[in-house]
Amino acid sequence: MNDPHLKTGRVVRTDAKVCHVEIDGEVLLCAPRGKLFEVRGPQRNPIAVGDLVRVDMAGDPRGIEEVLPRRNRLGRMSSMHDPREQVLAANIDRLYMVSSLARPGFSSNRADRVLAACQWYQVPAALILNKIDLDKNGDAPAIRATYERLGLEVLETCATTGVGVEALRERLRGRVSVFYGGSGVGKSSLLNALQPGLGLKIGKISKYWDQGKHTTSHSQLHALDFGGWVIDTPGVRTFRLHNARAAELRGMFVDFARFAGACRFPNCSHDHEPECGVFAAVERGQIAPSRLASYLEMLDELRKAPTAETDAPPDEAPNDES
Ligand SMILES: Nc1nc2c(ncn2[C@@H]2O[C@H](COP(=O)(O)OP(=O)(O)OP(=O)(O)O)[C@@H](O)[C@H]2O)c(=O)[nH]1
Ligand SMILES: [Mg+2]
Ligand SMILES: [Zn+2]
Repeated sequence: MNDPHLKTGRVVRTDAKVCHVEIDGEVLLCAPRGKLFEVRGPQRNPIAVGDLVRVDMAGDPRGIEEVLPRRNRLGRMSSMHDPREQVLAANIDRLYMVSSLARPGFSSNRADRVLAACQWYQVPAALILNKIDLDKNGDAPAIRATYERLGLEVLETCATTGVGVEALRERLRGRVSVFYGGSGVGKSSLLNALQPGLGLKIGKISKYWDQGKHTTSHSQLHALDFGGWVIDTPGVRTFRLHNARAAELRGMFVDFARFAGACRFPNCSHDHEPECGVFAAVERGQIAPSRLASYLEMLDELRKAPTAETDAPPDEAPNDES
């Protein structure tokens, strides 16, 4: 059916009761129709930033009638008290895991969790090492080597002096990208450097804790003058996988794969088993110990995790109902 009142738009921001939707270059407030919330499924939010939606322009307020099928999405477990999936963003060309080398220092645990999820959801990812100006210990080359082994592109940037910003701009052009990472690593600062007119609020680093103060409070998709969109997100506190089984975690650590063939047991969980090829690779320095530590922590979590109603992997799970 071709209703002349229906237009397609891109969700820029979601609030409790309204969504900000870009339609023909203009951002309009739209109200999701109740039917989108009626089916209580495994997802907490039926509409996420980046979603393409059909909007009834004749309604007052304008109503979101339908969420178009997603190409992909990134989700996580909402919280320990709510095992439903929280969809963080949809229709992503590339997710940039943004981290800083100092103030706050690089968190391999956080990077590994998010990058495993990108593998699980089949979201292409890259790693940004920001605050390269503060890398007094020269940690960047070792971190780069660890993550290039996953087949990831690693970019070094400095939002304050502009190092690496042009290289980033080239990669963002014409695409939908997500900046994701801990608080204070410089996600919003990088966006301001990419497009000075944006004027995003940036935060101070707490002197006592050496971490950010959660300055960005909601996810928002920003249109870039040079073409494309970037979703700026609030700093990640904890990131837990939604609904993955412990046995599936192995496949999310792609750098382990070439060593797993040497494990004595074909279904080795690289945990306690004897003659483990992954463990041996760590001892030989071919896998960073921090990668195995992240894996084991996540494995332990998944073994204890509350299971939600469905066990469907992401590409089979319904993605447009609450
Ligand atoms: N030295 C240095 N400082 C930077 C760099 N990038 C950002 N900063 C500083 O880091 C602080 C935090 O930057 P933000 O852009 O607010 O960080 P964020 O990742 O958006 O943080 P949240 O919104 O809290 O998630 C600010 O004081 C920035 O000036 C950099 O490359 N080098
Ligand atoms: Mg921010
Ligand atoms: Zn093993």
